[in-house]
Amino acid sequence: MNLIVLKIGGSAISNKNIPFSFRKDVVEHIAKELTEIHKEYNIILVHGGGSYGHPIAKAYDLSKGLYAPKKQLLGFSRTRYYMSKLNLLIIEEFIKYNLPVITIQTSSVITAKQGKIYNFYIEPIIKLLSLRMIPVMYGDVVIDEKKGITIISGDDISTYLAIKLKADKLLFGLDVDGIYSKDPSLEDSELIEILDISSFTIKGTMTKYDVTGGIFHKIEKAIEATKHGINVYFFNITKQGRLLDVINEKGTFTKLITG
Ligand code: IP8
Repeated sequence: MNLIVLKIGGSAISNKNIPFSFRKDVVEHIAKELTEIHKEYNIILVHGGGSYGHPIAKAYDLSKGLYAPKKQLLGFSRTRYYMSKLNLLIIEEFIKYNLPVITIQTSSVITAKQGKIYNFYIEPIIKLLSLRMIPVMYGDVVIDEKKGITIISGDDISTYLAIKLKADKLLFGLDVDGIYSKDPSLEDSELIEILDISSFTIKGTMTKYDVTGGIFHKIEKAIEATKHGINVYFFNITKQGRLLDVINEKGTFTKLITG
């Protein structure tokens, strides 16, 4: 059975401007659509931190590594705690829709080196998929062999798993329709429906496409997955029906191609 890895963006399931704001309505329609998709695909879900993970990780400067243990280790605990809370809220909705979801807690299976995934114990995920369960992971704070601690984004986790497990599709669910030529809030920005990675430069001269900082890392990861032969899409997961549509290559999205 083909595998779909779905990254649910934190900004889609929470309001990034309001701490701890959970968008239950969005998670509910994702759950509904997943019940259909799961009939035909194996699924791995990975969610972001949104207004649960990011403000705390930032307050304790966790992505810089461990330089002030007394303060930052408390930040490690607090970030972990709020990510668990967000994860539970999501799981609660999914279970209501009878989805066989199971959380794999990130810092228990991943260690990092210089901010990148270094060790990842994926065997339970493989076994769970063979039972037709839906493993759920999320971006989180983890131990880093060099920096002490670091943040591993859900984008890294989803890309890693999509490549390792040879997923058919890697989907990035956003709160906008896809990748834009400029900041999507600007009036003259345009949705890039087909993004050709052979002519797209992400670093250095960003003359051709001007995208906001937050999306850079996602695009970088998406390019990596595309180079491994995975079908990668960016789409608006806050809009009902779009998840089902993108699976069938219908509707509005950005698809990456290799030229
Ligand atoms: O939102 C980051 O995960 P992301 C998670 O997928 C934390 O980048 C703890 C900020």
